[in-house]
Amino acid sequence: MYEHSKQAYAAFGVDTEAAIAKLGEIPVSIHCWQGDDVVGLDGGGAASGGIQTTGNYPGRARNFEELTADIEKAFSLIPGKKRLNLHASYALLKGDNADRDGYRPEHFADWVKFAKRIGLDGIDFNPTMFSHRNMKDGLSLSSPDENIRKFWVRHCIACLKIAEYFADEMNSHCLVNIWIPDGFKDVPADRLTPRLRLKKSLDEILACGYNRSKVIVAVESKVFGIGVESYTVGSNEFYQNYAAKNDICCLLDNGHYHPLEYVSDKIPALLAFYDKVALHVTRGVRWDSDHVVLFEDELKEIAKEIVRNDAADKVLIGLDYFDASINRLAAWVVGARNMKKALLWALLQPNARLKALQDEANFTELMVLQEELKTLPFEGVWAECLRREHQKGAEWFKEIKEYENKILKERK
Ligand code: RNT
Ligand code: ZN
Repeated sequence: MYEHSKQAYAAFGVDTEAAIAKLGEIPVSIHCWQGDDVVGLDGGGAASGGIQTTGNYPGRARNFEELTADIEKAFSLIPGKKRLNLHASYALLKGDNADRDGYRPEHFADWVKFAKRIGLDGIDFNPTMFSHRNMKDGLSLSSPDENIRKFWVRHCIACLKIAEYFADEMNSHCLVNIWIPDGFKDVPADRLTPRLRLKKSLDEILACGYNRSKVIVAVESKVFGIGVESYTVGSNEFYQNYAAKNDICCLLDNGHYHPLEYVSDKIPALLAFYDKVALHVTRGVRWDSDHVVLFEDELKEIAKEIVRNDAADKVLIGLDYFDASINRLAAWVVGARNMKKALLWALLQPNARLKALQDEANFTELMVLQEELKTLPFEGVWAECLRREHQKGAEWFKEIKEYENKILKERK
């Protein structure tokens, strides 16, 4: 099957061997929070702050042992380089009564051990500014209450120190992504002052003196959330300007814009100005619903923008979805495999030729060629990628079903 595919692509000037080799180099950061419905391990409880997990599929991981067992199983079915994306709420406090502003590297030592044991390529990190009593009136870094605001500033600074520890231990950068749920349900009386407070908080966080060669700080904007429909403090314009002026990074979550705005179009816009762009790849169904990533057009477009702009080391790819209505391990595997598939898809486009047709204003041939490419025998190349990594094709799901029967069903 691969020989047939190889020749079919070669006829269009595409080298499948080069594509397979390149795919193997691109890491995807996989979120730990698909496994436990964003509950975390520090006692904060179910996700709040405008995000919500729906569904009650049996087998939610309830502790570190269960979560790491599930991650290990799911990741074993995902080819290629993998990083682990953790939230601060996954701290292992083991009886220590530290609050979130006092979390330390030692609270994540078992995660590092785990990541090393299963051979991951790095750890990324996120301060957790939800599911906590100091989310006062739905505000964190933009709170008018100085005690609250300062608490979350200290939390973010603590996270930067932990991120340095991850970077040192894993010998790879650590992306620290700041997302806050802050906003208002109804028409605000003041849209500026909360943003000025957020700006001040970010300034204070960045001034802590973290190591910029090891830790990449990103800010993740959002247009609205449940309960903050009318206004979010951390809007797109706010963060893009903040990031540009302070030499940090923007994180684009493709569920966080108007449904007719496309992150695939935003990536090249940012690449014109930034050395790094971070992504939360997700799938919004009518809203920021965080459905499992499927192999569909916008995902392919996102992958194309990464590949054809030679930006695989500039775009930090992370996943962000949480579905509790289906087997959670299957959700991980489907979404992560689809991200990899989309990257392979993009690597199998004759990108130089397509660009030339655009520059020559040969739009007829460009359309014809793009349409022909859609029905090339992609599967043969994907199957070859899997085969070379001793990965299963469609039969991977059998393993998940066995795991469900043996392990998940026992979790009652
Ligand atoms: C919320 C943001 C944020 C979270 C995770 C859990 O809308 O997308 O990234 O989903 O941090
Ligand atoms: Zn996100």
